[in-house]
Amino acid sequence: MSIWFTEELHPYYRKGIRVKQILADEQTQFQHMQLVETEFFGKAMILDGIIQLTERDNMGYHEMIVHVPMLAVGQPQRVLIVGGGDGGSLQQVLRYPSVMEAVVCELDQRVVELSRQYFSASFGDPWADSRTKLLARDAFDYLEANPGQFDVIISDTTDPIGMAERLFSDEFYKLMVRALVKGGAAATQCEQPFFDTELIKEIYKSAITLTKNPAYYYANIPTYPGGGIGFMYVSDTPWEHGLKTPYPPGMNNYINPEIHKAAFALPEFFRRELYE
Ligand code: SPD
Repeated sequence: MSIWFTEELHPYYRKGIRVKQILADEQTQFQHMQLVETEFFGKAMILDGIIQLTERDNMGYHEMIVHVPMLAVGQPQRVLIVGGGDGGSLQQVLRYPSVMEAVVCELDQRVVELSRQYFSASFGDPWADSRTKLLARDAFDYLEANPGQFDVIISDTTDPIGMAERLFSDEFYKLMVRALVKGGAAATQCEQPFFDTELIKEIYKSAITLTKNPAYYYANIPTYPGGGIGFMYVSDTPWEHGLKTPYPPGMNNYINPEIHKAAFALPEFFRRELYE
């Protein structure tokens, strides 16, 4: 017997995936967490009713949110991941031999524990790497206390609802840019051009006030609303610098030089909204 899981992030749009088995279903201190075995996408993590990742299509998200800023910087040594308790971004960050420390600020430790249990086939165990420093701490406080510390910051968050809403604010972007070293780069989960145009415009306004070369880019992830999600690249260093940097050891499953470049090409209605 199978059941349909239906997600309704937006009141005017629904999508569904067929679920074979519920692996875990619990209310953590912060959110409702479900892990399910799906018919096509492998295991999936659902937080507060919203799909966060599946084994089959998470690579577009994690490789793009991580490698675009990492490659632009060149030899990143200190990296901060805001959120990211599933370990997918951390796994990609640790591919870089130049990385000496990867700090993960994840408030909900159950996300880390259950991901370790259920996603080791996809992500290995990046938490066991001696360069990883896991903090169960509010990212705002941490950023405030650590100016000028990080070569790269990845904001790998849920959608701007409830406790994550602040992570899409001008105040957060100010603290994030302040926590970067000179020439450092950040990439943030930055939603969907069709559904979130106004939010993305607000975020771009913050980013262009704070840095010289921000840009929006996009990746295909079939289990997200609209079939994909975008990211805000935030830096004085142009993202194009990354096109000349060799990839770190290990296999890419989504990014390649053509995808890297093409991800910054935007549909005309959205390019006009954002950049004119
Ligand atoms: N609408 C879904 C957005 C999910 C973004 N978070 C993904 C976390 C993966 N590490």
